[in-house]
Amino acid sequence: MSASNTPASVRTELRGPVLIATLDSPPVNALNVELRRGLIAAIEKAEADASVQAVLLVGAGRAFIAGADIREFGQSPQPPSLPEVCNRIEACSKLVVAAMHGHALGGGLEVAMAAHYRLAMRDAKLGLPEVQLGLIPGAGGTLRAPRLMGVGPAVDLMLSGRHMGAVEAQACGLVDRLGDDDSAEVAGLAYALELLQQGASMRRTRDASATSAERSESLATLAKLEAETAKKSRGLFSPLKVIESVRNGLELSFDEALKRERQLFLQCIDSPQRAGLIHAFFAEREVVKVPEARAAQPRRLASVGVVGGGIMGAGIAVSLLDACLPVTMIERDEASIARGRANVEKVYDGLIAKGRMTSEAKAAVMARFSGSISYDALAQVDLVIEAVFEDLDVKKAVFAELDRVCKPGAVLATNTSYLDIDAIAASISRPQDVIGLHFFSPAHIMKLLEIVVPAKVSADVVATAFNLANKLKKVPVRAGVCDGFIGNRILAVYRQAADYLMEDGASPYEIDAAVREFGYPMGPFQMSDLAGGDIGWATRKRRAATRNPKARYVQIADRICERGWFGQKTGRGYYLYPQGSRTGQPDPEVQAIIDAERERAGITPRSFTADEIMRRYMAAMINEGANVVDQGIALRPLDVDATFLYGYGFPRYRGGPMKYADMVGLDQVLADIRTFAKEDPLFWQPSPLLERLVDEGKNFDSLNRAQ
Ligand code: 3H9
Repeated sequence: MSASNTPASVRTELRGPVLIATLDSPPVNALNVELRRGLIAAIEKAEADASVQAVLLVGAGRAFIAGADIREFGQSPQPPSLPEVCNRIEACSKLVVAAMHGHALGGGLEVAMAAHYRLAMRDAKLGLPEVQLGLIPGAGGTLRAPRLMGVGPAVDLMLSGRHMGAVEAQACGLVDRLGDDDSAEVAGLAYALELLQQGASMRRTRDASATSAERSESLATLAKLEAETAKKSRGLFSPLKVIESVRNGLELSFDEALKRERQLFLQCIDSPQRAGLIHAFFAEREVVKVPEARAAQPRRLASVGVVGGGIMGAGIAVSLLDACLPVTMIERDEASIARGRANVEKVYDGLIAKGRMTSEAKAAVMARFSGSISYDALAQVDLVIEAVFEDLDVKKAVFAELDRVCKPGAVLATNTSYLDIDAIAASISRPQDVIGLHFFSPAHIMKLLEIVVPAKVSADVVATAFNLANKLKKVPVRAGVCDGFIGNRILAVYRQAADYLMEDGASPYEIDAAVREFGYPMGPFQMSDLAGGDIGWATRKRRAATRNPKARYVQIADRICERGWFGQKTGRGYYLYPQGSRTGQPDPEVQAIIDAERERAGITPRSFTADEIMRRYMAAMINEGANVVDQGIALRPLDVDATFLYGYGFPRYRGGPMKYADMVGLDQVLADIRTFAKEDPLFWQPSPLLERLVDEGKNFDSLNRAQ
C-alpha cells in the first residue's frame, strides 16, 4: 500500500491493482481547477504505472462531487476544462470506476458518466441541475446521459433539475451497482476488484450506439419534448439548448456533438440569465450569514405555540407541523379553535385529495397539534408566533398575555407585516425575547421568512429565528424595523409607481401584461385582486393621517374598493371574474372609473410602451431597495434580492431587483429616475446610496462582497 498527494486536492493511494483517487475539496468537492488538474494527474499516474489495473474515483466528505465550481463561471477559464477531464477519464486505458455517495450533481455526474462503470451508495442523489443555473450540462452530459438512460428520462433529469435516488438511477441504467457497505470507497474497491476478476470490458459511454429505429424513436420523443419545453419554460434560455444538444448527440458524431455542446454551454455562460440564476443560488445561501447567527447559539426549540387560527396562523402551524414540531394553537373561543383546526386540516385534506398524503400520515401529523382557549397552555413552549388581527393594540394585548404565561427565555414572535415591533417589545417586561417572524401567504408554501430584528432583541433570539427558518426549509432574510420591513416597504413604492402609470394613461391590463412579459407570474393589479383589495385599502386608511399632503395620491383603488369590488373573492376587482372564475377579464366599468379619476385630477392620458412601464416600475423598486440598504433595514443588496425572489415572484433568472439594476447599469437607472423626477420630484428622489455608487463607479454587488 502506498499513498501520495497529487496536486492539491486529489489524493491517490494504491490498493493492490486499484489506484484510489479521492477528491477532497470541502464542503462538496466542487470541481475547481485544482480538482480538475488532480483528476488528470491521477489518470496519468495510473497510465504510467504498470501495476495499476483500475482507477477508483471517490469523493471525501459529504458528497461525491456537487458539480463544476460555480464560483469560477464568469472568470477567465483555467485549463484543463471539465470536458477535457471527462474525455481523459473515458479514454483511460485502465478500467475507471466511479463510486458515488451523497450528491453527484452536474459536472460530478458527468465525471461518473465518463467512467467505465458506476456504483452509487443507497444514499446517493444524482442529478443534472444545470438549467437551474441557466446552463446546460457542458462536460458531455447532454450526450452521455441519453446514451445511458434513454432520451426521455435523460431530458427529464436535465430539464427538471431534480435529484434522482440511487435505486431509480440503477433501474434506468445510469448506475450499474448499488453499494451497501460502510463507505463508497469500500464498496467501490470491492466492485473494481470484482470487475477485474471478471475481466470486464472497457465500456465507454461515448461508444454506446443506437439502432436507426431507436434513433428515429428518440428523435420523435425529442420533438414532442421540445414543443412542451417551449411552452413550459417561458422566457428561459437554457432548456431549449439542452434539447438542441441532445438532438446533436443523436444526429452527429460524438466528437462533433461534443464540440457543439461546448458552444451551446458557452452561449449559456454568456447569457444574463446565467448571471441572474447563479446570483440567486448564492444569495439564498448568503442570507443566513448574519452577525447574530455568527455570535450566538440558538435557544432550545422543541415546541411552538401559535396565537390565531386564521388562514395565516393555520399556514404557520402547518409549516411547523411539517417540520415535526408540536404546535399548540390559541384562539379566543371554542368555535374559533375548531375553525383554526379545520383550517389546518384543510391543507392536509388537499394533499390527500391530490394523492400526496395518506390519511394515516395526516393523523400522525395532527397528533402533534393541540388547540386551547387558554394562554396557560403556552406555559412550557419554547417559542410563540402571534398571528392575530393586524392592529397594534390587539397585538399588544396578546403580548401582555404571553408575558404573563410564558416561561423565562421563551421566544415571543409577531407575524406582523407592517407594525412597529419595537413598540410591541417595549410594551412587555422582556423586550430582549421579542422578534418579528413575517411569513408570506400561504405560509406553508411561500419560502420567504422575514426575520425582523427590533432594537432590544438578544442575539440568541435572532439565532433561534434563523435556526427555525432552517427547520422550516424557508429562506430567511434579516430585516430591520420600519413600516413594511424590506418587502412590503419596497412594494408600497413600486405599487405607487404602477398607480401613477395607471392614472397617467396605461390601463391596469397593459401594466400587468408588461410585468408578466418581464417574467413575473402575474402583474400588480392581478396580485391585488388575488390578495383582496380590502387589505391594501385598510393600509391606505391607516396611513391617511400620516401621508404627506403634498404627495400625489391616486384614488382609483379607493373608488373600486368603495363599490365592494375586492377582487377574486367578490367576483370583481380590477378584473371581472364571472362565476367564480380565477382568470380575470378586463372590466369596462373599471376603465370608466379610471377615466373619471383622470378627469377629476386634470390629467390628459398618454400612452406608455411596455418598456417604459417596466423602466418606471423597476426604477421605483430599485431606488427604494437602495434606500432600504442605505438605512440598514436590509444588510446587503442580496437580502433585497432574496426577499423579492422568494416572497414576491420576481423572476429568478433576473437575479432580484438589485442584481437586475447592476446588469442594466446603475448609471442608467439613476438617469431614468432623474428624468422621471422632472414630472414628480417628490416621488422620484434618487436614493443617496444609488448616487454614491454611481459617483464611485461601483455596483450593488460591491456591497455584497464587502460584508
Ligand atoms: C456544472 O456542473 C456545469 C457542468 O455541467 C459543465 C462545466 C463545464 N460550486 O447548498 P449548501 C457551496 S454547474 C461552488 O449550503 P447543502 C455553497 O455555496 C453545477 N460552490 O449545502 C455553500 O457555500 P458556503 C451543477 C458550491 O448540503 C457550500 O458549498 N451543480 C457548489 O444544503 C454548501 O452548499 C449544481 O448546481 C458548486 N457547484 O446542499 C449543484 N455547490 O458554505 C449546486 C455548493 O460558503 N449545489 N457550493 O455558503 C447544490 O445544489 C447544493 O449545494 C448541494 C448541497 C445539494 C450540493
